Amino acid sequence: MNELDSLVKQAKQLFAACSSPAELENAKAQFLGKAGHLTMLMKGLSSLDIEAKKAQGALINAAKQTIEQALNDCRQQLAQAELQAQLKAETFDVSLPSQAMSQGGLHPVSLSLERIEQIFTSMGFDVAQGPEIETDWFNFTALNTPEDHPARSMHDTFYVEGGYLLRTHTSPMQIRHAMAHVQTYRDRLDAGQTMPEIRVIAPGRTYRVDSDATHSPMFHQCEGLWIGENISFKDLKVVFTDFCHAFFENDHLVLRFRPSFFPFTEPSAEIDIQFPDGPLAGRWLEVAGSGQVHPNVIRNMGLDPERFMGFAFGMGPDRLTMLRYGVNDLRLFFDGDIRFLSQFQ
Ligand code: 2NL
Repeated sequence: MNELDSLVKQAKQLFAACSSPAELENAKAQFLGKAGHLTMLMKGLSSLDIEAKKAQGALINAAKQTIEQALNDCRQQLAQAELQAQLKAETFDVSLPSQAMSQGGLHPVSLSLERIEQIFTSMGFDVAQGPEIETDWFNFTALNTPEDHPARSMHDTFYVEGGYLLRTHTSPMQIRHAMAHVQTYRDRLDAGQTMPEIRVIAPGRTYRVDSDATHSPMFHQCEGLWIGENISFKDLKVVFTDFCHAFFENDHLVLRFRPSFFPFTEPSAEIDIQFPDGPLAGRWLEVAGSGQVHPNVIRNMGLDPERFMGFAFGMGPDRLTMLRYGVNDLRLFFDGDIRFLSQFQ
């Protein structure tokens, strides 16, 4: 048996005798390491002539490959043995109680939105939802908002590529809803017949460049719209009063309609509420903006303002949630702190 064959044989025997991965790696060093037998033989080649070098080099390489193969086989065997030993040693107690599953729940603002939708649908309103990325026309122009209005500045609105923007209120969705409604009844309208009234709320996310304890760049809004042939400010007062009584579960709550201005309504009013009792008693709290829909907006919906009229309002579910639960910092709603959120379950 030549020297290489005996080296391979030695290596195989030594590897097979190893009982741990560490021992095996030490054994490997004797053959394949820097000062190992095979490395030494390789170094010895330099004294041979070119032909002998070629022949002997090939033989050494073949031996090296055989030894590496043997090494890998042993490595795998040892790893397997180790795993089996571990599995044998470990016991698994199937009688241990499992980890408690915690129950998730709705966000307080979602709870408010559900309440709002429930109350308005009970009054015959549809719920419309749609794009948060809007065109300038739906968000501003259709709502009679002039080119030089501050809300249209880069400072107040998030503009995105392609001439789009993040809606600053949910009214654009009401315009979309009204236009689709009018489209459905176009033939009847053109023949001078009646059309079912437009009665809709639009809840959802809205965006403005603003951030402090009472303003978040993303906030919620819920707008309402009721258009017919004879829908007046009186109807707004009845609908919104009923809504507030139901939402705050307090029929003694009083409302105040305070004259104001919005480009999309005329006349316009800010709506304040006052609790007769509880921690907020006696203070006037602003909860919504409202008014009779401006004739230009009625026209933009595709309706004749000489024939159709109605009211609209816009409120902030984030603020309504703060009032209902006594939360004093709007940012708590968007921090995602489970210690805060779990209190609403
Ligand atoms: C506010 C002001 C308001 C409206 C929103 C509206 C929608 C259409 C037509 C006309 Cl489609 N008006 N929405 C009207 C008045 C006020 O919101 O301060 N919201 C928190």
